[in-house]
Amino acid sequence: MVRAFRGLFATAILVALLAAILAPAAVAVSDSRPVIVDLGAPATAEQVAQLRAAGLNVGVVYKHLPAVSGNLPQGRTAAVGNLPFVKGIRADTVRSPDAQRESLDLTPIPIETNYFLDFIDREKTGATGEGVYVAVLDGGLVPSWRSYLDPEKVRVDLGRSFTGRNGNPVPYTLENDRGGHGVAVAATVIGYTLWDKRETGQFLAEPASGAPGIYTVPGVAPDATIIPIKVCDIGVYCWDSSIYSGLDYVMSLKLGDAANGELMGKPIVVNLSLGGSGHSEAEENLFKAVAASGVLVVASAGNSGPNPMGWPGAYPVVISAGAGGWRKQWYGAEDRINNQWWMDDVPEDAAAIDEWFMVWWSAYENPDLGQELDVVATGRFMLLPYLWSGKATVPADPAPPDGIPSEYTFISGTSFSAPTTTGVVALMLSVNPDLTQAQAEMILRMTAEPIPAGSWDAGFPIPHANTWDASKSLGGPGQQTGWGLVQADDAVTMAMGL
Ligand SMILES: [Ca+2]
Ligand SMILES: [Ca+2]
Repeated sequence: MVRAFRGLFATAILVALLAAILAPAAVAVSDSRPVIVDLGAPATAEQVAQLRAAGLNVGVVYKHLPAVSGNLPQGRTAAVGNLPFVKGIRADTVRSPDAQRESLDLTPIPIETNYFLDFIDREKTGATGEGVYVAVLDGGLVPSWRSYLDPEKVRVDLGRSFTGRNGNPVPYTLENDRGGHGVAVAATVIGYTLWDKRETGQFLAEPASGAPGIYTVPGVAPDATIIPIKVCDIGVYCWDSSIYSGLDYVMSLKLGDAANGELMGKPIVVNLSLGGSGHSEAEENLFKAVAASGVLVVASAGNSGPNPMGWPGAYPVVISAGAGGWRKQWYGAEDRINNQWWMDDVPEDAAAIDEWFMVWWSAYENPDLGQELDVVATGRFMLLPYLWSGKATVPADPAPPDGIPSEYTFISGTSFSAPTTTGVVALMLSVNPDLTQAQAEMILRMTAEPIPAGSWDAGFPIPHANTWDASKSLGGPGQQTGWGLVQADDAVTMAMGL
């Protein structure tokens, strides 16, 4: 089978920028550990040949430094270590940047809700996702992730990194992501800490919350537990083989044959905010095997609209999520023309077609390809931590007083519709841990609010100007809208009664 190349479904610009500056990661070898082999002098060609003959998979041969790097397979330590010119072997460890955030010595102020939760009626259910594990197969965690995510809700000890071609595990890289996509996805599920500054919202030079300070922003399933699993190199290159390694590992957790048997039989849902054009019946069978093991899988529909969905989201067995938004959040009162619109409570009138908009780039189901779109969830202008090389966005103008650019952005993509839906599945599993993939999908569909024909198909709604590059051309319900907008409260109620 031709190996397909998959990317993450965040906004295209960020991904394209990353892709332009980053090269694919080097090949690694399984059952080996990354090492530095110290020598008395820079290695000669003859010595490199001897190291290889002794079993070292030689990585970098330093020109001027008396050392080489490489991967050392199990059982080859003595053969390499005993070479006369080798001084020693040590682990190739990971160092972190020495940045230090100053504590403002404030107790975080809870923000009760926001529009991305209000939109799916998260506030109308008491379920919290407690006891449910959400495996985020993504780019891993940035080194400073503990500033944003609650460490008690993220099980790095159960996390794994499977990046590198052919799914070979590359240890030690789980918490060294430079993309930030995985942190934003996890933040969508469990919430995050907002270190608000005056330019955080980016639209205007004012704090996103109204006043500088530290806030907690709720997630869809605040008491769920994240298992971070890195399957994307540098947050961009997500090889099939790495994704399969991640899925296989999660199945091991569920089935109890992983090194840690703690999660055997526990409810686990996988979030895949990624996809690509490659697909096959053989691959579909892999996802059927995942579902059959009792592990649930949610994936993003893709940002390729009006073109077809990405895979694996489009496989019928997978629960797929497209991106929509809440138009009423933005229009109307003058006093909403600020950075705090995302926290406003908006009167709901579910009967009005002007409530909704679909985003034109949310991918379309193509039945001729066997595609299936299940539901739509929030995926437009979500305020999330989105760190890029440790910082999310370019500095505002004027530059922030501390010189540190914002770490948050109003970001869009089916990448965030998927974890919104995954969060709802976690809520459902917390009240009914035995739900199967098929049951969860059925519940989400049956409780979704259909998005009516004549709703908006928005290009780029600009919240402050109330300007809509939009038309009421949406044909739905159908190819772009699936069964409609996820409704957290109704989904939980139905899950409880099943
Ligand atoms: Ca609501
Ligand atoms: Ca499906």
